Parts: sequence; structure tokens; C-alpha cells
Amino acid sequence: MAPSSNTSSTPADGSSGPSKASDVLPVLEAALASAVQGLELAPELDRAVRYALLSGGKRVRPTMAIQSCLALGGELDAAVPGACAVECIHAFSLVHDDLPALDNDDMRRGRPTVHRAFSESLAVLAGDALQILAIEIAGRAPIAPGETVATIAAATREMIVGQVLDTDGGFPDSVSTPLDRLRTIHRLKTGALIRASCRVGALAAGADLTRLDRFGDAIGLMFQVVDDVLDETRTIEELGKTPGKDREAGKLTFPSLIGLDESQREIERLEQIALADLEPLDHRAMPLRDLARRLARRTH
Ligand code: GRG
Repeated sequence: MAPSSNTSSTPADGSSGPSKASDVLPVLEAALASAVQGLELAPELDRAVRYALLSGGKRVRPTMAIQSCLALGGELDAAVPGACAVECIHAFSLVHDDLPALDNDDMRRGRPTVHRAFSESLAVLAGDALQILAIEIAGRAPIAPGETVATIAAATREMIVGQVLDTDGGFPDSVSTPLDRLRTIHRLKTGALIRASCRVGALAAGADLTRLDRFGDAIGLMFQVVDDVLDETRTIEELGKTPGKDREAGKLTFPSLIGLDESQREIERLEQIALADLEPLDHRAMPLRDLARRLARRTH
């Protein structure tokens, strides 16, 4: 595939044709595979890292990074390192989140979680390796490597804070209602890395770091509201992971707080905010619009 010409120059209706967000996936998969090539990891760690990173996730965040770059007039090659780095952080967060000490999940992406397939110690270390690999890769970004590293590091910190607020609490006094608390958790735990994906793309395009912040913020929150709804309405086969765990653990979720219908309206409201932020952009933003629409309607 010739990714940059196909994805950046042909207008489309946003749901089919050559300007789909997913057009960049083959390039991305190849770049991720090459990122873990020749790292001289111990063999079992190498297998665990590959299992975690090269195992069929949706690649939402790196696709968003690349399409943000293209939407702002940048080149695909410039965005690939930052995109891969974001996916490494995402993979690390899933591996650690699935551990018995955190969410204690046996299934992820329709197969055993890393600690189930290998061991707890290897899962901890594979997550550690992925986290630092992300920083190494981000530092190789051809445009603004320092800012790319700083952006990804800050988002990772926010994600971890979101996780702690979710499990242990500790909200500032200003965040007092259950809905405010839930939005705060989601904006940090899930939203920070999605917003950072847009920022990494903007940096690779040489654009203002915050140009897509409204888009990224809305999509980040929307992604998690959709996740909460899917968790209530889908089966383990459809999701590839155990549904309903948050409800069982008594955690705050959008459906438990405002109901499924109102959660659906929240998804539509956030989608509109995100799409409105892209309105000033030209046809090169079509794949990013496509991605936003697909994420609002995703089924797994
Ligand atoms: C640092 C341990 C640690 C945790 C940070 C992000 C996070 C907190 C934990 C990961 C688990 C989780 C429920 C995150 C919420 C975001 C989310 C819905 C992740 C799943 O993302 P998808 O659907 O996954 O993009 P795939 O499998 O497609 O890559």
C-alpha cells in the first residue's frame, strides 16, 4: 500500500473508499513489528512483549495519531514513531491492568491475558519493557522528538493517576459529585492517552500541539462512555474480555449513573463536539472524521 498518498489526498464519504482511517493499519502493524525486532530481550520477555503488542488490538490510538498528523497537513512517516510509542504505552497499561493486583482479568482480545499465558512476573516486566520502549521510540520521531516524549510521558502519568482515583479515590474537594468523579477518572485513565495521540500527530505535522485538544478530549471521554455501554450490553465473545466487571466491583460507570439511554445521548453529544472541532479542516481530515464516527458506533 502507498499509505501517504491514499490516506491524505482522496476525498471520501467517511465510511468507505480509499480515505478510511484504517488505511494506515498495514504500515502501522509493520512499524510495530519492526519496533520490537532485535531488542535483545531475554527470549521469554521477548515472547511476552510480542504477545502483548502484536496481538490484534484495534489500534485506535496510533491510528488517531497518524490521522491527526495527516489531517493537519503532515506526512505519514513523521507520525509513525509517535504513533507506535502511544500503542506501546497502551499495551503496557492493559498488561498491568489485567494483573491480579489490579483488575485480575483472565481474558483480553479473546485469549489469555499476559500473566495467564506467561507468568505474573513476566507480565510485570513485559509492561515495564513496553513503557520504556515507548520512550525510546518517541525519541526517534523526526519532528519534535523531545515534545513527543514529554507529551507521551505526561499522558502516561495522567493515566496512572486516573487508575488510582478509580481504585483508591483521593479526589480533590472540587470534584465532589459522582458524575464529576466519573468524568475525571475517564478523562485521565482513558482520555489522556487518546488526547496525547492527537497531540503527537499535531507535533508530527509541525502544528500547534493543542490544535486537536477539543477533538481529543471529546473522543477520549466518548471512547470510555461507549466502553461502559458495551460492558453492560455485550457478551464475552463479542468483547474478547469479561463484561460487567466494573458493575460487579461496584465501580462508577455511565450506565449505572445516568442509565443506558442517557449514556447513548452523551455519546452522540461528544461525537458532535469532536466533529465540530474538525470542521475548519479540509478533505485530509476525512479519515479522522471517519474514525470519530466509527468509535461512536463500535461494537467491541
Ligand atoms: C497503568 C496499570 C495502569 C493502568 C492505567 C488505561 C488503564 C489505566 C488501564 C487499562 C484498562 C482499561 C479498562 C482502560 C480503559 C481504556 C480502555 C477501554 C482500554 C481498552 O482499549 P481498546 O478497546 O483495546 O482500544 P484494544 O484491545 O482494541 O487495544
